[in-house]
Amino acid sequence: MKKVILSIAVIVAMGLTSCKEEAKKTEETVSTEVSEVSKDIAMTDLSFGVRGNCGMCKDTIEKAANGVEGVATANWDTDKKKIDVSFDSSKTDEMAIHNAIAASGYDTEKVAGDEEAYKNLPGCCQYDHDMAMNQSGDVKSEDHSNHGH
Ligand SMILES: [Cu+2]
Repeated sequence: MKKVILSIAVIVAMGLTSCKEEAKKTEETVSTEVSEVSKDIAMTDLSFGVRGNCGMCKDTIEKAANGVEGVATANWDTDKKKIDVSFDSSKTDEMAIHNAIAASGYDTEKVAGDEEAYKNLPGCCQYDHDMAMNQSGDVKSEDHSNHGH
């Protein structure tokens, strides 16, 4: 009887060990995945039009957007006149980002750039206020699915 219990205990112990190892491995994989997923869930991705000319504009615009608390990434496309931002919606919102960019002198889709700041921009950066913004590389006139209207 003692032997049987012992061997059962050994089997259980072995089973536990291998399970533990497997569980550990799975846990590691899962935890990486979870942290990535939760990052995705917490972050709101947004893109909107912002006028500007060159690489210096890009720096200014992105710096302004990144200066908003809760903004994780900001990437302004020089050709498309469009910014992609990723932000934590529990810390900030779309308008705060528009306002920050506008304060740096740049027009966004929703907020006109601050005039004083615009005047202080380097000459090459004083973009045309009539410039088309949010230009898509490939024009899909019917694709409004991401715009919420
Ligand atoms: Cu510029």
